[in-house]
Amino acid sequence: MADPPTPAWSAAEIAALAAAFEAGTLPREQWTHAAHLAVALWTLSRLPPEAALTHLRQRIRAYNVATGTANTDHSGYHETLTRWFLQAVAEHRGRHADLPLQQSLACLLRSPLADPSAPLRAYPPRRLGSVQARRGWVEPERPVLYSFRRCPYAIRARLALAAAGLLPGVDLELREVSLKAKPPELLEASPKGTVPVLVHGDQVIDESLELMRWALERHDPRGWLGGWSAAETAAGEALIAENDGPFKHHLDRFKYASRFGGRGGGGEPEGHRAAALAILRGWSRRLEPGGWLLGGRPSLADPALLPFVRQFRLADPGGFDAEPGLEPLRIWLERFLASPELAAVLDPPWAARSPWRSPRWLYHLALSHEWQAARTAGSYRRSTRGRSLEEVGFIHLSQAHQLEATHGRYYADLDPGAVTLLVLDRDRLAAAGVEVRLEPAPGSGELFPHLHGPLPLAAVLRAEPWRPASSGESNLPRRGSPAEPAAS
Ligand SMILES: N[C@@H](CCC(=O)N[C@@H](CS)C(=O)NCC(=O)O)C(=O)O
Repeated sequence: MADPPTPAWSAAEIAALAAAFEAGTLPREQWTHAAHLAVALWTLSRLPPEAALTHLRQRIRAYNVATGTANTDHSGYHETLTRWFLQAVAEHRGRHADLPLQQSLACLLRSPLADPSAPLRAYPPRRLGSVQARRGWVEPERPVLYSFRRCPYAIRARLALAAAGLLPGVDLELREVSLKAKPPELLEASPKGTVPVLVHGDQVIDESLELMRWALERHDPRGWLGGWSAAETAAGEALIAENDGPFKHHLDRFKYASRFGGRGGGGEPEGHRAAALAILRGWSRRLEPGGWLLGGRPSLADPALLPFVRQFRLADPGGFDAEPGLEPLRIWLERFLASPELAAVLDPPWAARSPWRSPRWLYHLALSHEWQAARTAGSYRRSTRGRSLEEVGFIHLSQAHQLEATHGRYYADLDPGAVTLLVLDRDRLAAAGVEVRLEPAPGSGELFPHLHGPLPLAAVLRAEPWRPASSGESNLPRRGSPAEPAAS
């Protein structure tokens, strides 16, 4: 466990600062962001969070008046900022409950919260700058990350987001997608339809490198972006360009040879493998034993390239491992493959095992053998478990938020493999002329979608074995702060 940083303020100085603030005598120029954090922590050491908020709301307003700042719709007290910071500081305090106040503050001042713009991780600027947010509490709007577990572009983005201390379920919402059935929300945000995509209010980032920079500009504790000379930065960018351009080109034509015409079809996978290896040898020559692409520590280029080299190896691990002239690169890759950073972004909460369920789609739980039979017959006519369309008059469907409960009521006793989840596109159902009506379920009064006619197979976007809702959404780790000692 690392030692807590040396306190900048003693306990007595923190108390004196808080007292001057409370009395309205603290000079305005000393009412810095660090002083705000100190007063918040001090107040939370004396009052529970709700009472601390009430107290600080009143005191900040009074302090503003005492020091010549009017509390209006455009200046002075800001409810959302105050409450957001207070919540975050309370969370910090909870994680450092064992530390004395001055050391807890020293940790806080080295955490992402020391940046006054930290709330912009949670709010688009326009929302935070609104009169509504100044007057009252506005919920944070978490960025949404559309991702695909195995995609190397998405892996590099998740590595940077994780390095920046952002957490799915806390700082952002992760939506795992199926590349064969992309959710309409993703395509609306970014019609080119690639992952990763981050949507934050009006802002859409649909290039993985931009996304890495977006994350690291917020917080870059490992110095992937910062602290490099212009020449080093240019060398890193050249490596990334070589990866995203020629290396990826050859990688795809080697790994997915059949998609590109294959052997004898003009695809020549061996030629592409050799061309990719020539690039890899160039990278390998740059690497000192135990080093990184730009020298003694990792830069943006390392996490940007590593997922692609991993993918190259996965296409032919034996061949890669036996290839001469790649020893430094192999050591570099192996360290990455064994790293907790990679393991973290390949598992929940960073990578869900089943795709996100869009509220824009409809769902039906089918018995797997009945679905198989329907595929052969060309038409699906089961209403629910044990009952046919003819008996009931419609096919029971669920909306995304109803699915778990439907499964729990009717299918929970079956092995997951015995149940198939059908994902249905409303537009395709409409195009096939089958009507969906929202109708009350007997007994509950809750409205469920009912399909009045046989299910057209063309409206089924995906059929997958039933899995409970993406694991990893619950039991989330608390917000971590990589700049802080591992004291929690
Ligand atoms: N230039 C994009 C490329 C992203 C990309 O091509 N991602 C792949 C998955 S690894 C994708 O979404 N392909 C679309 C598809 O397969 O339909 C970036 O850097 O984000």
